[in-house]
Amino acid sequence: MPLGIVLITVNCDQNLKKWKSEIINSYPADFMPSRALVHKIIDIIHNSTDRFNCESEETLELKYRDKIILVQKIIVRPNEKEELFVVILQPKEALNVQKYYNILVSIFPHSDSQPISEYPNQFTEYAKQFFPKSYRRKVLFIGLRSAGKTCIKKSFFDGVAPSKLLGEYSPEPTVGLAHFVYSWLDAEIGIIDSSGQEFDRYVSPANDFERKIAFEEADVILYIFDITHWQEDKNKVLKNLEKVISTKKIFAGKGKIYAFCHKIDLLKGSNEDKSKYFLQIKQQIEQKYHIKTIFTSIQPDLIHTLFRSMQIILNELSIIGGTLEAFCDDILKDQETSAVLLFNESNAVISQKSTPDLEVYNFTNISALVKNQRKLLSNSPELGDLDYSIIYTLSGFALVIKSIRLIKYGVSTLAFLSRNINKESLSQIITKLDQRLSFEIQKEKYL
Ligand SMILES: Nc1nc2c(ncn2[C@@H]2O[C@H](COP(=O)(O)OP(=O)(O)OP(=O)(O)O)[C@@H](O)[C@H]2O)c(=O)[nH]1
Ligand SMILES: [Mg+2]
Repeated sequence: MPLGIVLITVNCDQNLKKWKSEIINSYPADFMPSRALVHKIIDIIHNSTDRFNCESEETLELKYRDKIILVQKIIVRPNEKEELFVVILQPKEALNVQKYYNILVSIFPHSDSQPISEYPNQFTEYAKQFFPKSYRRKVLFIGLRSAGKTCIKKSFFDGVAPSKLLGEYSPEPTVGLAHFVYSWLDAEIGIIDSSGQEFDRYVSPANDFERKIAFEEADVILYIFDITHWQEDKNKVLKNLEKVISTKKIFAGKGKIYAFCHKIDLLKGSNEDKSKYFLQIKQQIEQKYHIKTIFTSIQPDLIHTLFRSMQIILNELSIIGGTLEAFCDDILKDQETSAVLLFNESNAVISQKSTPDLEVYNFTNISALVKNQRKLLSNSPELGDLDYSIIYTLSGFALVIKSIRLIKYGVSTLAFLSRNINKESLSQIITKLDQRLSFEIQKEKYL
């Protein structure tokens, strides 16, 4: 990552034939290169005679003391005013210079780039592209009142049991914008849970300040409505979605919107009728707006719908999320009626996959088993930590719970569930797991 980035304007004093510089913006905001370094840059670019009349826009790589400096020159008025977009790198970035150069070229592709100083936000936008956004992500929960936004947040991120969120335990309506931060694998997820009563304020240009706080740079926007909203006034649900889409366009260009049709447990009728109804909703949203529609509920028999969708959405936000999904696929390869779940330190499921022939609706009991085993063992230090345990059930399931300390991945336990598996195959699976894990642990050491 660069040490910092600065925008320098350079004006030519026509009488003295001398270039005068001023730093007008920097990123991070507190980054300030030494005057000596700035002078050196201007000196190299302008004060050597052969360069003085150079009118072309160009990208230069300079070395000054131990710094590597990339400079993009933008000519505002030939021989009068220029802007220099300067990326300052530490020597250890020497191998990455090409990567930064490519970012510069992607930002300033033409020889007639626009001056940046006239658009203050533009500089920050450009500068941020040189820093791994890594690991900070923003998720906005937005939608009409009582849609279930806070319950979704609490059940998934805080592990609150559905029984503590439904009926008499319902949360109070949210007021304003509630901010939270959670870890998800290598990503830090900032969440904004917005108040449904104030929905209009967050999508109305008249409230630019709040609109901006809610939407700005959101990576994911979960537009949540409940099935009764749809039944009572689907046009309103769609109109509101349109408002969310247009606000997102202004403040979160790269953000991705998902529509959550929540409380599907409230839909009555046969499974066939329900499927048809869901398909209609999906088509109306996905065909017109190209927004993925997900059907969720926190009702215990259906909560897996919410968990799996959230895992997939969040794993897309994390660099290693994809690796973990691949890790689970690899474990399930060649297996039948099996599932694998990965848990983090606080026993939240961060990835779960099953073979197509196994429909496991409710993983919450498996989570509870994992949690209990870990708790019991932590209360019994004489037994030591869990390596693995196997539980056989009368209905023919084998459940392996295994401690795995993939710190980089934030994974601490793996559960493998399989039906009608013989002991030999199970011990093969455990060996495969051990091999796979020691490989991942080795990788961790070197990354
Ligand atoms: N039947 C059913 N009720 C749910 C579900 N999820 C949430 N609820 C209930 O819906 C009501 C509203 O839930 P909240 O999470 O407070 O809704 P919200 O969207 O945060 O509401 P505001 O904060 O007012 O915007 C509560 O009574 C919850 O118990 C669900 O999946 N099924
Ligand atoms: Mg709420």
